[in-house]
Amino acid sequence: KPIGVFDSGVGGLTVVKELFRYLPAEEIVYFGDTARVPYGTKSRGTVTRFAFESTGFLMDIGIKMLVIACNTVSASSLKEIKANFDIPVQGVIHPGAGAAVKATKNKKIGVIGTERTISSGAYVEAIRALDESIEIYSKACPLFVPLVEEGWLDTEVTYLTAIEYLEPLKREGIDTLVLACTHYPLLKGTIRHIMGKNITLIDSAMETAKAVKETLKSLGLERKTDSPPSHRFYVSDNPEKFVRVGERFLNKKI
Ligand code: DGN
Repeated sequence: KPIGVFDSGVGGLTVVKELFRYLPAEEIVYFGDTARVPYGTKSRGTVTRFAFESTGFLMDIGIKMLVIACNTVSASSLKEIKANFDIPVQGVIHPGAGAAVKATKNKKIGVIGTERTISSGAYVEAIRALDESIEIYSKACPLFVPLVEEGWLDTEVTYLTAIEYLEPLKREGIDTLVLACTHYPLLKGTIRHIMGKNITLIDSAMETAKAVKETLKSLGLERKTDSPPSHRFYVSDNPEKFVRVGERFLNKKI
């Protein structure tokens, strides 16, 4: 059976890209809820209802493990999904939080994400559970999502927007910054430019793929066949836009 991955839209493809890299033999079935994106500005109750519907859709197809590739959903609804579906579930928060705690030397970590992710306090909780003494500086950066979807990765508008969001975090002297949104890995260059080369950027997509690999191994669920994997992508609206923007996220044909 394939690994099921869902996101509020196209952004979860940054997680799929890392799954392809770390688990090249595995088959992926992806669902992007493009009809209802963005989730980042919606309430916890609404996000959880959407998440149950997406999980149900993938469960009906038949999957061996579920990856919630969206930070907003992982922050709002991970516990409810784990409690209600009988399948291994991996969200994106704990892998990123764990990597950040390992990376920081001065115990000052920044977290950037959507409004919902930041206001949920999920990263603060996950980081503090590992080390209570860490200072955490969080900042919602809602304009990054549309800028990335527009493909404006190194334009002046994006640079100025990033300065506005990131300068306060820089002033706090953080040495580690968690990119707590599916879209932000595409802005790594701009973010590093502003934050300076000594900052450690934590890519939650990459950390999540490593965690999925470990889980499959520990449960003996790896795909054991030599035939090349085939992948499927489903969306709730506008497949053409998903393919156009998604190929940029994936760096590969869909
Ligand atoms: N996928 C969302 C996240 O990682 O938080 C970003 C897109 C959105 O729903 N706003």
